[in-house]
Amino acid sequence: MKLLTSISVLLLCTIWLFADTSHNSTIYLHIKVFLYGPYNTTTSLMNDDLRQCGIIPNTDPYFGIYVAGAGVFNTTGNNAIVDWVKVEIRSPIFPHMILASRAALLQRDGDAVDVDGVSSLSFPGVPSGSYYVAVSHRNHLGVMTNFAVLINNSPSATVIDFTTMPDASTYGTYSQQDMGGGLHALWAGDANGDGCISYNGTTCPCSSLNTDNADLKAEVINHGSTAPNPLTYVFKEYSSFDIDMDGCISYDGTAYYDPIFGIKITQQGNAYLLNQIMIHPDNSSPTPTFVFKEQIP
Ligand SMILES: [Ca+2]
Ligand SMILES: [Ca+2]
Ligand SMILES: [Ca+2]
Repeated sequence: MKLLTSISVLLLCTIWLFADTSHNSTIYLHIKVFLYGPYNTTTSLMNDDLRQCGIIPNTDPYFGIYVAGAGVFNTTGNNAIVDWVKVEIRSPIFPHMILASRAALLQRDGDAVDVDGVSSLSFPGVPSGSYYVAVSHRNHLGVMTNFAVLINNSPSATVIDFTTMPDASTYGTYSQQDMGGGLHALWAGDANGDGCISYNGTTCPCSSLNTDNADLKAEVINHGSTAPNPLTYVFKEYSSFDIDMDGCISYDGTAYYDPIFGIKITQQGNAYLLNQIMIHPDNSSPTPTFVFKEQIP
């Protein structure tokens, strides 16, 4: 064990040594990524229903340490905040090895920005060099570059645009949902956050959790003081079970009454999940037992 730890430290030092050409140890990234759940094909932007409902948490849901700046959630338009995402800088030699990670805010037009809602992402302590870069989200499957990308330490920031990145440029196969017109988005539907999207299929190979469908159904039945609820029950919450991120959690229900926004018509999570399974390119003779996994090592 001690030997293994020593080897790991040695490898890590070697990576830094090869990467550090400038001794100015902060890299800057301008990442663009779409989430399929809230993506709106009419506006070509993501919907910001969670922000409009006032339910995006001020503190990030991944690390619990990044805090959104004052007034950040008041911005409207293309740069309004959709949700939090997670960004990882990974070793150019061992892409499963995370060297640095942080939370970021995601704007409607796909820009992943710092907690002030506008600035590019900085990674203090990471020297200029080539790295794999991965982005993930609470209930979408994450994506990673297929190559180590040269990232400089200029505050003008290196651009990595996953929205226009062809499948061959991302790690694995069908790592993102193809929206047509050369645009891609993270696959929506990992409601239980186990790294797979499943409906009736056996659970994720690396997970002991139920299918996303079974967990969503249980969440709706067991939610709140009115439990057990009918499958048509709909409630509002910041939750990974809100697959399309409109603020409403539904299994078979369609309408939710909000005292502020009135009646909201929402998509049925059950049908939405099934559709995600049936349209996956690897599910060629579509069956609801198909399961697909996040393409990040
Ligand atoms: Ca923007
Ligand atoms: Ca899952
Ligand atoms: Ca929803």
